[in-house]
Amino acid sequence: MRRGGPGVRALSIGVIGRKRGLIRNLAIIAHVDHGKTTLVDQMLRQAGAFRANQQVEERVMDSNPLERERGITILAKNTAVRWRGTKINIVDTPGHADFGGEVERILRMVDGVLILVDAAEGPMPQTRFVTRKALALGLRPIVAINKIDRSDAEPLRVHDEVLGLFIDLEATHDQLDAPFLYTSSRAGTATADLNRPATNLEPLFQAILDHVPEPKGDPEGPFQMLVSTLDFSSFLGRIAIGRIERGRVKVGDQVALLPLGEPGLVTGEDFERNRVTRLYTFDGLNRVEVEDAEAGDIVALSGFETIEIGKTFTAVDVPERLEGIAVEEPTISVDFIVNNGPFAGREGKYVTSRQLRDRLFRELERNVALRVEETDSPDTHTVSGRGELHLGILMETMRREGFEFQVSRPRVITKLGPDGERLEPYEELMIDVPEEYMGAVMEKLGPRRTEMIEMKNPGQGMVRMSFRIPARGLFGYRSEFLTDTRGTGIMHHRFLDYGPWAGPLAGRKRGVLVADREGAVVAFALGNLQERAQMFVAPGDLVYEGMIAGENSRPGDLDVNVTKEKKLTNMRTTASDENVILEPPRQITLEYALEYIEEDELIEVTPKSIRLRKRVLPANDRRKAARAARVADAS
Ligand SMILES: Nc1nc2c(ncn2[C@@H]2O[C@H](COP(=O)(O)OP(=O)(O)OP(=O)(O)O)[C@@H](O)[C@H]2O)c(=O)[nH]1
Ligand SMILES: [Mg+2]
Repeated sequence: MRRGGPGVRALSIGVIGRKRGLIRNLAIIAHVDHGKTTLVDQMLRQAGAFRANQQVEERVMDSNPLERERGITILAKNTAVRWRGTKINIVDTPGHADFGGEVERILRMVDGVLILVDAAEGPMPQTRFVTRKALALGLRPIVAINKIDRSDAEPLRVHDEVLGLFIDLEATHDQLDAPFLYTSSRAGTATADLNRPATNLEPLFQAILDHVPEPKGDPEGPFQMLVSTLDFSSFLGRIAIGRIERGRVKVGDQVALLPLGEPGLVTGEDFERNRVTRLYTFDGLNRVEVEDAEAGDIVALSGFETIEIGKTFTAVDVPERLEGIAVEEPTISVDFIVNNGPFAGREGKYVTSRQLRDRLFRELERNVALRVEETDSPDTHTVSGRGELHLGILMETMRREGFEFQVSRPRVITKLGPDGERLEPYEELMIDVPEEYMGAVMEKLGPRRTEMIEMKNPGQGMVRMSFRIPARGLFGYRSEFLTDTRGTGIMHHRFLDYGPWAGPLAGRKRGVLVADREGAVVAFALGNLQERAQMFVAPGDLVYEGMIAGENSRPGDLDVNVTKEKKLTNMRTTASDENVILEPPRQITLEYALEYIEEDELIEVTPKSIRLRKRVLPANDRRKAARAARVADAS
């Protein structure tokens, strides 16, 4: 996956933003879906980055297929526009909590942030997280209250909420003085005064020129640059992206790449010296190959074997290390297991443990927050990441490449506290629901060891609640939440901190229906079962013994025959008998499955299917195991 946008254009350019003071470096940060990428579209358009007749898709920066399909940004991406002679480097960042670490790293290569807040939703958990990080780094914010075109927009209320957040986060005087704009990313408008509707983004561009400080750093000094983010190409290997802090760099220069460590002059340590083979700057949707670049600009460079986030490039004779960047630790793990179900190898191209292993280790090249470990079994690898979406994206990418494998239920990664006590990750959970469902939500969250942090009633019959909850407590919760709120609730969660182990937590409330034999699913069988179950399979789907076919509406698993045909009798059947009306099956997505399954279950992932199964397939063996467990419990 490439960060530079769809095209890489080779071009030798002279003077884009080369004069001092003609660069601004800005990151756009926000909660998921608040309109960052849509805003970047409009900035590109209004700054003239597209040719007059150029066909450009919506949210053009979300260039990889998974981003387009899901409508979310997964990887941060750089772009640049020119406005009144100033080059504005813009980094579009992902808003989903699993990628918060990447946003944090990116903040090290910009001089200002644009904080976008949805004019109806207001500040959300991820807004708080990214804002805290930006303020702590001393960055000057510009605030955009976005989506003011929404019918339920309340920009003034949200304005106050953002100020409240700034005060909470101990913003400095300068930061509290941030300019506030009211914007519609979709319409491409920004105004400082709601009484004066705008027609374009001019006020935003002007605010960027006025309020984002020029990059500091002496272009005449010795070269120095921090690796803030990575890209990877099979041709060039790892590519470092960052802002040049000091000096200049040219293609062909011999430069040093210092290992991670304390900031300051490096003496007596070995480091890589190599030539810069390629150097790029950003321009519109393209990454532009250049001969040289200087302090203040954001560049991508390649030619080094030991590129890592947080390392410093320097002139060989002045190896002065910058303060590094810590890469966030993973909080959950899953096992990737070779597919050993009866349908193994039918749908995937790459199915062996060797292929799986190679692919997983290759992922480490580009996916810095990921860990892969071997286990006692060559068929199983433990993969750790930042959350279900982070791991889900990897699985989805692999199945698109033709891989087939199985995945276990996620486990949280525990740690030892200062006194040797066991700690587990806690999340902040924010829930918006219509008032009438509040009771149902609280009832389910109680047994999950949830603590309420705050409850607000912003009006329109909705309640907003935030909780602190062990990450384990969220497993399996989303599906119940959607059922309990009839799909009207919205929930977001993000990692908060490590806290004391919360003890045993209740698992999934409902049991599952397990297919008791191999065959094709028959409508008649589903018709009989659907009264007491929500099916995951549709007529014609193939099932095998031990595969999960649906959810029992009660606790406890049931073995069922979903391939059962109607008995043929001499009696004529009525038409209504033959045409059973079936509820549509529940669509199982990867992230849904990850939150759903229990310890004794697995997800089978192939390029064509996502199936849920019991670890132990034969019904008899499962019954024996359950009996043994009961005996063990009783003794
Ligand atoms: N009504 C309205 N909708 C908007 C506006 N800006 C964006 N949207 C919609 O909000 C949704 C999310 O927009 P994106 O630009 O993808 O949001 P994002 O902040 O980049 O999301 P992530 O990258 O996933 O964090 C899309 O459906 C947009 O069409 C706006 O100004 N008004
Ligand atoms: Mg986006």
